[in-house]
Order: sequence, then C-alpha cells, then structure tokens
Amino acid sequence: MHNERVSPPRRIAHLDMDAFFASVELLRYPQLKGLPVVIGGGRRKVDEIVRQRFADRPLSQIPADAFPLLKDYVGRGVITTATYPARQFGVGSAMGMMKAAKLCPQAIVLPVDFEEVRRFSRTFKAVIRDIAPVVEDRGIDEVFVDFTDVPGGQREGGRVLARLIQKSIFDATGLTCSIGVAPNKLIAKMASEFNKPNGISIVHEADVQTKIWPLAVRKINGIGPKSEVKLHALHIHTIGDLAAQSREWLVDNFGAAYGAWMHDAAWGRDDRPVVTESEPVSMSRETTFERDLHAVRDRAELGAIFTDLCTRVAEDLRRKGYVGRTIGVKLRYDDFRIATRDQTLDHYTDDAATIRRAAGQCLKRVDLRQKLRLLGVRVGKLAKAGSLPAPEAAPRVAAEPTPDLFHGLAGTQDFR
Ligand code: DCP
Ligand code: MG
Repeated sequence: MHNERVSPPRRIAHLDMDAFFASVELLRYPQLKGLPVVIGGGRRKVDEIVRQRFADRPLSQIPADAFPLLKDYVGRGVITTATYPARQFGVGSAMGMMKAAKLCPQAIVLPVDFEEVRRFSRTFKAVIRDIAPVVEDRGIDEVFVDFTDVPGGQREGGRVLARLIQKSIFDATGLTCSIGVAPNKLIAKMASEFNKPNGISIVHEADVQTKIWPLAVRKINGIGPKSEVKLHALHIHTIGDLAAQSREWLVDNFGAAYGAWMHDAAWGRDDRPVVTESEPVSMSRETTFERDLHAVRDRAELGAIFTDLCTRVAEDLRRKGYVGRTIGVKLRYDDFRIATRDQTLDHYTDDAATIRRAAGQCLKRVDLRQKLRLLGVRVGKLAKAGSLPAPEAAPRVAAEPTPDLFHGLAGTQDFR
C-alpha cells in the first residue's frame, strides 16, 4: 500500500502595515483619527510643547486644534508617511514638507517615534509567527508569509487565514494592515497594495492577465526608475506590454540575467522561497587594483592580494560563525569582461589556506593572458559553524605548499 500525496499549491502572502508611522502616532492621539496627519520634520520636540501645555490631562484629551499644522512649518524636512485622509490631497512619502503644505496646509504634523515604531514592528511580527510560522522579515512594516501548509491557508485562496491574521494584529495593537495572497512573492507584493488600507486581495495564477498585466512596469519589485525610463523609450509601459515581448528580445536589450528575469516576472513566474531567517548565501571579498595587473608580470603583487583576500574572507566567516563549501573566484579584465569560476569541496571550511588552495585551482581554469582590473574570492553554500554533524565539519588543512596559481604562465615559482 502506498500513499499518494499531492502537495497543495503554493500560497504566499505579503503583509504591509497601513500608513505605519502615522498609525502608531494615532494610537497615542486617537482624537486625530480621520484627520490629515503627516509624519516628518524634527524629533519629538514639536509635540512636547503641546504636551507641556496640556500636562494636566491624558494625551488622548489634548484638543486636535492644539497640534502644529503643516502650513506653519518652515524648513527642509521631508514627509516619511501620511495618513490616508492626507493622501487624498496628494501628500505622501518622500515629499518636501513645504511643498506638501501647499497641497494640504491644514494637515497636522507629528514627528516619528522610532522606538515606539520598532516596538510595534516586533509585536505585529510576533502575532503573525504565532499563527503562521514561516515568516520572512522584509523591513520595519512588511513581511512575506508562507500560507501553503498552514491551517486555513488554502481556504478561499488564503482569505480565511489572511482575515485571521489581520484581526489578530488589530486586537493586539490597534493597527491595520493589508495583505495580498498569491502563488508567489512577486505577485503577493503587488497584491497587498490592491485594497489598501485594511484590505485583503487574493490573486490566482489565472488572474495574472486581468489583474497584473494592466499595471505599470514599475509595480514589479525589481524594476526601478532607470529600467522604467528605458522601457518607456522602447514603448513598454504596462506589465502586459512587457509580457508581449519575446524573451530573446528582452535579453538582447537588458542582458541575459535581467532580460530573462523580466520576462518571467511579466508572466508572474517566481520560485523564490519564503526565507525565515536572513542567512547570508555567501561571503566574498574583492578588490579593484589601482592599475591593471598582469598574471605574469605582476605575479608577486597579485599573489599577495590574492592571499589577503582569502585571509579576509576566512576572517569574515569566523567572525560571523559560518563555514562554506563552494569556493569561487571572480576576475574583471581590463576590458571590463567578467570571469567567474568555482569549485565545491567535499567538506565545509573557514580556513584561509584551504580557501586559497581551492580558489587557486579555480584560477587555473580562467584565461590569464589579459590584464586584470579586479580580483575577488567568494565562499558560498554556507552553513552555521557548529550546526553540522561531525564528519561534515572542516578538517583544518595543515600548512601545505600552496600550488602555483597561474600555472603554465607563471612558470614553476609560486608568486608568494
Ligand atoms: N518610510 C520612510 N521614508 C519613506 C517611505 C517610508 O521613512 N520614503 C517609513 C514610514 C512608513 C514606513 O516606512 O510608515 C513603511 O513604509 P510604507 O511604504 O509601507 O508606507 P506606509 O506604511 O506609511 O503606508 P502604506 O499604507 O502605503 O503601506
Ligand atoms: Mg506600509
């Protein structure tokens, strides 16, 4: 007898707090709810004056008209966020306060309280982890959550679990958030914006054409202002426009990696897992030379730099408590072409001599006739030192003679 288990489809949520810094202030001053409020300007001094004036009563009893207004602001401050009522006037993040004052002079100005914001950040993330354990931290007010195997995570495409999380966060903090649930991170990130504030939006694979393609290319997380300008010049404005291009054409215009990625993104394809802890994938050190160096003529100098890079990567690994198994090199030639080679060892290491030996072998596999601008050493396939079963742990290599790096070109002498 055997069990056939069909794994459920991936359901990934992106959760983003609504007007986060402003909402935290409104918990302190609930009398300002529904009013246009912007966060920005100086430190807490601004409202300390107000608080002193009304020292005889609780914060929630300070009259709304006692707070400073945007129209009275003078300075070069920038708005970090605005409440939704303020956004109706066109005021928002990163806008200069004096400019915002022209759009919404009656907005109340409050400074940010970072400590308070961080406290609420920790609280809302803990609430989520209690319900759905696979959470990826994406900054102060957003996370990805893997709904796939969580009870309720598949019901109504994830809506049932999203509702539970929203309610639990509100009960614990009084704050609202918006959640998008989709087949992957890329779409979930876009979806969480669809019904802001306090909204949930569910996107299925079959919805990509109707819900994603009409959006501007900039809505893809990973297409920045520069790429947007270039895409516009090529008459590509929406994600649908992008999806209509062939992969080859995008690769021709944007390079192999980015072009192919763009094509996948436009079609809503993204396999990235939700990563619970932000573990580094690799550690590397590289250096650009003051002048271009040649493998033979500048052998001694290159050798010293190479050894130094290996030593520094090894130090980085030990300081952060990692060992790695894939050792690689990166070269940039004087014509800016890049070459990389790597090699995977049968054990983990954080030992400079071991790293140098493996990296030296990688160097033998690249063309060293041309001058170099840059040399780098990378250690990948990392694991936490101490987390490995004994046989996997690194046997330290005794001081063996380092093999000749630029073998065949550099003669028989090692360049150290
Ligand atoms: N933030 C900032 N400077 C910016 C943008 C944002 O300091 N240029 C801060 C203030 C925000 C917080 O980060 O409250 C979260 O950023 P969001 O982009 O998620 O914006 P909000 O949470 O304020 O609003 P939204 O409801 O659109 O998510
Ligand atoms: Mg937010």
